[in-house]
Amino acid sequence: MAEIGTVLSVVSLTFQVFSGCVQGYQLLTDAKHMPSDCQHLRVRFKTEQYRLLNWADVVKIEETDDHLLISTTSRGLLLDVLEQQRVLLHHFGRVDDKYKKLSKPLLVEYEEGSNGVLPDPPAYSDESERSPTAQRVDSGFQSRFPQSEALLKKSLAWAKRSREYPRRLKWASIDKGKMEMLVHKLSSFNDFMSEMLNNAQLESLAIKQTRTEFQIMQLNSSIQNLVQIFESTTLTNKHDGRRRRSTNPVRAFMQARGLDEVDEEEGIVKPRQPNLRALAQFKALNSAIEDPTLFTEEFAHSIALTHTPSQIRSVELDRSHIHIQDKEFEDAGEGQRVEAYYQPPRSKKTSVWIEWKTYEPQSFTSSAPDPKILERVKALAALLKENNRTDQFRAPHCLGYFQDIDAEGEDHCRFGLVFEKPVEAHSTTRPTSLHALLTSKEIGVPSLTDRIVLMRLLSETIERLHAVNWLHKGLRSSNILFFSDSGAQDINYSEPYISGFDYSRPAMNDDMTERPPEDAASDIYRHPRVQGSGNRDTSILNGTFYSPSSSYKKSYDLYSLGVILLEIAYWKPIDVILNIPDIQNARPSVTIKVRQRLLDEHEGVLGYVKSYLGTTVEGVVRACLEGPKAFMLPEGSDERKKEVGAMLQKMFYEMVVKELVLMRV
Ligand SMILES: *[C@@H]1O[C@H](CO)[C@@H](O)[C@H](O)[C@H]1NC(C)=O
Ligand SMILES: *[C@@H]1O[C@H](CO)[C@@H](O)[C@H](O)[C@H]1NC(C)=O
Ligand SMILES: *[C@@H]1O[C@H](CO)[C@@H](O)[C@H](O)[C@H]1NC(C)=O
Ligand SMILES: CC(=O)N[C@H]1CO[C@H](CO)[C@@H](O)[C@@H]1O
Repeated sequence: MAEIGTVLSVVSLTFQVFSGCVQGYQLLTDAKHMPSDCQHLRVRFKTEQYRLLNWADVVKIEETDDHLLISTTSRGLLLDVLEQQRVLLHHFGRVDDKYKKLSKPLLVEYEEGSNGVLPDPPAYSDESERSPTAQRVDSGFQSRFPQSEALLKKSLAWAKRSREYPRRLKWASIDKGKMEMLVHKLSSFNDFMSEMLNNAQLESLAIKQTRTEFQIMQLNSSIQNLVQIFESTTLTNKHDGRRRRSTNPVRAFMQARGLDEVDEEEGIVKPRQPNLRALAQFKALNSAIEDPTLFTEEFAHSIALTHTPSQIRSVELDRSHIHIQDKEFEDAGEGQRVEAYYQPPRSKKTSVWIEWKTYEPQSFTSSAPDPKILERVKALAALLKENNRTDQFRAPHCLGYFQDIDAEGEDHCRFGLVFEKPVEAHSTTRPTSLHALLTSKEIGVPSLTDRIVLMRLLSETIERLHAVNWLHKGLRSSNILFFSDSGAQDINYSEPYISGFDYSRPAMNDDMTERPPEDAASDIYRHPRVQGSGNRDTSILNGTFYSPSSSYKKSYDLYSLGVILLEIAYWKPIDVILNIPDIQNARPSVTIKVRQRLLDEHEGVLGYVKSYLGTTVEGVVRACLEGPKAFMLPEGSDERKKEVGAMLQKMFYEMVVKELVLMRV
């Protein structure tokens, strides 16, 4: 005990109580034998723990209070709210309000088997069965949350040394109502603590929370986990502002939310963490669209989709309802957007534009597309159609697709994806691409401020897309769009849209003699590993397909982003930066060398960025172009592994997004 005494004397009381809270959460989320139908509560406990940790990181809670960013006058209050939270966590399910042991505790100490063998709960077998007692899920839960936070480790280590606590707990019985009430109380304590922050601190807390949510997304891609996360954000909350306020500010705050005493009032539904909710919903949808067997009514209901799976999958539009206006571009290839209007019978006209996706006919005798291609186009259209719920991905709203067989019956062997113009834009306003702006003679180079804002917005959008495992696969400046009713002079660079989403097309059989058209103008934006394929699935080995997402990696999107950032820095398209004449007809041997040339010191491309835009922008562009190595991943890491995916997500934020967010020009 003497040793503990000396430890206590140097560690601040704030840190001691805080560690007790962190440990309380840990014991609760680690507790064995949690029934599978309560997993969403456990997810919620875990996210509240991370809210507390992120909060503590912002105010710099450390072993001593030397750097604590809470005013001296508020420290007593802080200690009070932390202590209340700690007591709540440590007493829950074991003792009553009067600190007496419960005769029927919810939680009891978990004894490990005498010979070191854990008396394991019944194995988690049948997913369809939902009996609270039969199924108890324990394994792999902690690994679904970010583990590396130094503060988490430090406080757990400290709490372990300093107090007599049970090493592990297990659930002896379950009372969902009590557990939900605990979640509300904990989350209200955390809300209260956020209210102690100033604006700048609140902003940095929000940023930390977003990144924690992205990490949680990376570490949990199974549909079941995503549904749990989604459910965890939909607990009912009790509200009652009429009660007499207590003089203790923490208690008054809790009372205002009706959390001081348990009462019988009906709760009202108030989703928490709208961001995490939207991410989990979209990622689950993304996985389900790819796998029709998972996409059931029950699933759609579990993540509160407003449309049924069959509505979501019905994305085919009738060709005769599409009226193309740009006749001269009607036969233009991919990458050329055409203006049109969409008008089903007895409806009004919608002004739209079309993006083409060509395909090679299945055989010489049939012009029909390969069924695999059709599936992928449908999945892409469904995702782009559903994405209008939130503007989180800056993607235009897709109405659906059609197969381009004209009135004379001629099959153009292509799909048209139909996009609606943003509500702010006038119906006659055409999209203007970034590529068009880069080559425009009318406009000068936009201000450095505008260019940095644009770089930041594009990087943040890719970060978000990757958080839900949505790979763009066709990033280039001709796919970044702006809508300005008064022409190119008045572009608002804070409102870019990202279009041109692509999908991996199945590789064609070897006996197909028709070669995909060489497309140097697109290849110049692609990582050398995926050039020449026109996004064809290159993972074909001895006639066996791998899953569609297996060949295209997130780091290839990041490479393409790096090329676009470079273009924005120079305000010139990449072929002009590299002095490549006539890019349309450039040979593959030219585009394959682009990455190497961009990173080559003697070419001086990045050197120019450093001289004119500074080391931060240069570092950002370099990281994107270099790829995995720059993001601390060994070359050739499997980006589908969850730890690798989480690391890439984190490092991309640290080295690219964060740097651009912090820039002030
Ligand atoms: C999304 O699109 C559908 C169909 O066009 C429309 O009914 C719905 O209001 C849109 N939702 C949002 C949030 O824009
Ligand atoms: C540009 O767009 C941003 C974001 O929508 C908006 O806040 C800003 O006011 C716009 N600027 C102008 C000049 O319209
Ligand atoms: C195809 O299979 C043969 C024999 O099983 C093997 O030797 C060869 O390496 C395989 N090719 C590829 C590209 O995997
Ligand atoms: C991407 C990933 O690894 N997801 C995992 C999420 O958690 C479940 C179960 O805990 C795993 O089976 C998944 O592999």
